[in-house]
Amino acid sequence: MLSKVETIQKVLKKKKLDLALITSTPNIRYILNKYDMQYGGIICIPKDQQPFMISSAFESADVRDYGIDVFSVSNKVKADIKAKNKLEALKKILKEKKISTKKIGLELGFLNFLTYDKIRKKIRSSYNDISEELLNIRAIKSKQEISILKKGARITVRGMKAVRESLTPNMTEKEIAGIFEAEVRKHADWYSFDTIVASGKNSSKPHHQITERKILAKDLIVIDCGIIYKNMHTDMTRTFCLKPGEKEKILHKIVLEAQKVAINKLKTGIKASIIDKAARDYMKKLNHNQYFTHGLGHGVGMDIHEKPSLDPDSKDILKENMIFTIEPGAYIPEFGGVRIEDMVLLTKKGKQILTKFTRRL
Ligand SMILES: [Mn+2]
Repeated sequence: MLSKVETIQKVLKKKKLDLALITSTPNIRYILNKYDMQYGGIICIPKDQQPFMISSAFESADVRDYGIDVFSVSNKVKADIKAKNKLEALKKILKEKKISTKKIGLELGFLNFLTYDKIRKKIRSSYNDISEELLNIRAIKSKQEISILKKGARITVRGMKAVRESLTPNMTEKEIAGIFEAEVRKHADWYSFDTIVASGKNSSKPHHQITERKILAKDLIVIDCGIIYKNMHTDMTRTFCLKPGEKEKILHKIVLEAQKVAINKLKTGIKASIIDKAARDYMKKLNHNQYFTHGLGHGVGMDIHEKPSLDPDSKDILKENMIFTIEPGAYIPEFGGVRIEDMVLLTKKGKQILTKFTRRL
């Protein structure tokens, strides 16, 4: 059986649930270890029986070899189950297999309200949220996931390198984003988010929307970018400046040192909030903590932001095989900002930076 199914069954037993229904595409891909699949369906994981998947007739051929029983559904064309929709088919199968449905686990954090409403009208049960548990499981990356994210990080670095090498005054923010995007597109499936290029005063806004502003030699230029490779997300930020003045150099140095302090402190078993605090305390000593307005980092994977969360209020503990970002920043209104972000893999022996590339201005 799929190893992730067993982990979820342990959660079901702990929470005294009869079964889990997995409906979100990221979690379906995750459970099936099929990172390049487009389509989802419903996966039903009973607490002590084989899991199965319900899929539309036209898509079921794609999932036949996914290591799980698949039932296709249609009331128009030939299918395993004759039913109007997947929920109706699910109800039939649950009855046939005599699976208890008194307490069901659902990913309430991923479901939209209308789908939730449909499910609970179709199958009467007491519904319990298991999205937190699934996110905790997802935070620890498998060997396959680590290798996909490493490859993704290498592609991202190539894009960042192309940007650094072509940066010249008068290029617009959009042109710079285009250079990154064209370079990575040779291998990336898509982008993790809209590429951020924030120049000059714009760099004082952490999530600036790109414009046609032309860059000047003295501008700080924050480039925050990521790609999707086999449905896994990467995330990386560098700040460049063609002709930095004293103020730009100092700001950059403070952020870079804060990142180093945080990375040096990383080890398994440590609270994520302590790592955040280390970077924040370093900046406080230099009177810059008031400019560090966001969390220090976040996990990456099937989603661009997932567990663990490295911020002052986080309850997460850092564990072996987690992959997350370390991204301190300082944003001075009406002047500009600096952010430096790397993806880090935590290992038993230490840590590995996956987005290895110069952090110089
Ligand atoms: Mn990030």
